[in-house]
Amino acid sequence: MSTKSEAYFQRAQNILPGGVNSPVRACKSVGCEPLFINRANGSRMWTVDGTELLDFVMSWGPMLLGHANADVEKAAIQALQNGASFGAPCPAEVELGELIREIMPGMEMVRMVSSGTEATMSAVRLARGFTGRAKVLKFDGCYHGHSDGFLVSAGSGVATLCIPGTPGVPDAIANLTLLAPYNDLAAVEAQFAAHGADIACIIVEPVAGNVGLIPPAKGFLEGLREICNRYGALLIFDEVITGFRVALGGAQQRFGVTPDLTTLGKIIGGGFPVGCYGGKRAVMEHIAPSGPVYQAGTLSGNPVAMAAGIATLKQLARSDYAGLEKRTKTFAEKLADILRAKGRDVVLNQMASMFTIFLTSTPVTDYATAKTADGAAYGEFYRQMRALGVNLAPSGFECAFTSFAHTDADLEKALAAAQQVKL
Ligand code: KE4
Repeated sequence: MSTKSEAYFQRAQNILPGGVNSPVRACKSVGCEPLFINRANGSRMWTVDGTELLDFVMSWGPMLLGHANADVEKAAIQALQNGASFGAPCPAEVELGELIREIMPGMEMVRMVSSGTEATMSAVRLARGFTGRAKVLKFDGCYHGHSDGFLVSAGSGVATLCIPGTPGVPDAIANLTLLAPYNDLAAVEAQFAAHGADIACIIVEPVAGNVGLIPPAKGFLEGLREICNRYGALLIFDEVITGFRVALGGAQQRFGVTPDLTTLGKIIGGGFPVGCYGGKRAVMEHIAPSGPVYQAGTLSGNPVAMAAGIATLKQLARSDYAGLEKRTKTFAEKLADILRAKGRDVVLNQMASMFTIFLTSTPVTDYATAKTADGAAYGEFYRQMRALGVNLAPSGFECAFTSFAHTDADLEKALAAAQQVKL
């Protein structure tokens, strides 16, 4: 007798490629089927079969306040009652833009879009339009969404599914993307020495989150800032994961390095489809209609998503980041120790309310070292934890996220489950 979730997955595979609308959700790399969810609240989700899950995926980052946060829901519902989308400017998009600038002063001007991919794609187009240059430098394993040029040596679902190369991306476009290993300033210098005059920008996850969590090495971000200054390239921080997560003001606040452009997503919409790019006024004014670089979107800045974003950021501005970081660190260290006690090599990378358990003895500082982790063992860990009611990321190349809704009892429950795992 199949479960309702299994039946939904069978049905879904007839209409949705792989039965999902985003590949990492398919759980392919961890050897099981996805669970279909019909309700979430706080730190919990419930499947269509009524199974309760303690969630550490949190929609891949957006739900820092927890699922179905009352203030965010109230704001969105109130906005919805006045209409979902006007296709005309509304006060909320100005208010959210000003709130973002207050939190991240380096974003002197912003443009709202509807996903992280739209934000990064637009920011790179702007960098190319502003500099008149074509090449972009990204880092092996970093993921900036699914725009053509970003799929070269990308992390997240591309790494998870071991997709070789970039099917569907013409060589002429893929060849405009230059690569360097994460944390390797010498490799970046070499790329600039060879191509500096043609490089429009560096786009970087200031804390890598798509090959699992990899913190920037000391001086790495400062080095990128200096190289971009020296060559007249723009520095883009892709803070889709780290924005409002590693600090309220993101990685640029935590590490004190200000990029020329920042891209945001996930948390900014409180679960609604919102992305944003922004930065120096002199650069942003090149965006249409104030400048010639075109970018547009039917639902950009829609009142419901803006209301959810405003409610989210206002609540985060009153939240105890230090307390959540301390609790997450203690929890992640205990989890790592439980796995070590089972005879597993574990490298734990943790920052703020995000962490990754790498089942390896090699310190993980870039994509190559992340790939030394034992994916099969992680899959076994994932499956057993899910059977015990704890929902971890269904990929060793993703991060686990806590939230302000995770209680100490939740964290203890997850540790108790891990104690029962047989690896
Ligand atoms: P979206 O287009 O998925 O909203 O954002 C793309 C993106 C851009 N930049 C960074 C640093 C990101 O992490 C992402 C998306 N992250 C993945 C998971 N790590 C989204 C999950 C999915 O693809 O379903």
